[in-house]
Amino acid sequence: MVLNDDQKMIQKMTKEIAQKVIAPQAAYYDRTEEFPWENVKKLSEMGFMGMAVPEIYDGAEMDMVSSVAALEEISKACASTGTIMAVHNSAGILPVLNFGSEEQKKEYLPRLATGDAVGAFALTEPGAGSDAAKVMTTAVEDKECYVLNGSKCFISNGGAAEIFIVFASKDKTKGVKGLSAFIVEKGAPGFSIGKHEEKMGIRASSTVELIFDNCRIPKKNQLGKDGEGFKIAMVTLDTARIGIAAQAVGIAEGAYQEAVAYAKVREQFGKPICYNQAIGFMLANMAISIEAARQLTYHAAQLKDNRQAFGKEAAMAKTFASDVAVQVALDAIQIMGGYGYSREYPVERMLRDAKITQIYEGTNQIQRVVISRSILQ
Ligand code: COS
Repeated sequence: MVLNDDQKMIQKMTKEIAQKVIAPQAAYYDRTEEFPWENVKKLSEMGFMGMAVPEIYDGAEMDMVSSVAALEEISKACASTGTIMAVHNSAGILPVLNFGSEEQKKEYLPRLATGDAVGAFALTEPGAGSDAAKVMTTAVEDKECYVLNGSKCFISNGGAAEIFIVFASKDKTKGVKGLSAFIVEKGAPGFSIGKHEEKMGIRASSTVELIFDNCRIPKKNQLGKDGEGFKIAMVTLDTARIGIAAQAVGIAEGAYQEAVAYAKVREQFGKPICYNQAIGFMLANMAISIEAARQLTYHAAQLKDNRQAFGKEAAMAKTFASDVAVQVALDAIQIMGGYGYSREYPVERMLRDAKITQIYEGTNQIQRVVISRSILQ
């Protein structure tokens, strides 16, 4: 796909910042699991905490293709920062942007878009993962409030977020149609952060449990209509999956570049190892699969920009790109041998970071459910 001049400019600007400022700190953040606030500040300055948000709400009002280009470059440098950016911009912001009232948009979008507040999306529960409709958290009306009870797990950005989109059931007898969405602010009475997950990869992005113990939120914080929660979640995830595909392409590209650079200078048997066909062909296969993943990802983004149906293509891009990211990172380690396996080089981190892209925003098995249903409908 050929980018237009604006998209190219965003890509170039992001690449510069990502390589100069973000990449050098990626190993540190991975090791310490510290939330990279400095990177979030940088993203905010560049408008990357409000990519899809219209300028009237202080956002950058970028198209999806530009967002994908930015996410790819940031994730190439540091996938933890890529996760924070992807989750905030899609799952954290889009429910308000697409389903919020004007009052809610005015109240929350400027805070989110300027990076003043990080956003999170609380759907998953211990018993509701792939089967997202099995949410047990309840919302009961009490005078001017809703009272939420239940817990959420594996919530990306959760430990750093100020604004949470929370899905809860108002009427369990209605199943999926009983789910509604709510905006919950950090500090709401009865709302607390539980366990912080220690993860294999994307270690600097915060992943936590949320606890709602008679949590009271104003009634005006319901997002959308009664029973619209599941639709809000699904529509949001459709777009979010393009972001994860972009993240996966970025990780794959990062690992590939490391492998190429290494193979050109590492000499064995009197010549650089890249001139062995075994290595050259591995590099060629990596390049082919990355390009294919990139094309699928940009195609899904372009469909969205053109206001055409894109759910199936987003699921395809996410599935393919995440598998590519894992395989390319594995191959990069293989090419780099002992050095690839060592923490001195970034490719082992990239493999750990890549793995989550096959799991979150819907496992690749669930993506195949989405794709096959779309084919067969
Ligand atoms: N856009 C709009 N509406 C959608 C939709 C979408 N992408 N997907 C489903 N819906 C609607 C359906 O149209 C249906 O509404 P109607 O009955 O009015 O037609 C309703 O939602 C229920 O849909 P469905 O029967 O398909 O729901 P299922 O319980 O079978 O679940 C899957 C569907 C598996 C696709 C869903 O549970 C899913 O995506 N799971 C993965 C969740 C996930 O990605 N979690 C990641 C963690 S959150 S970061």
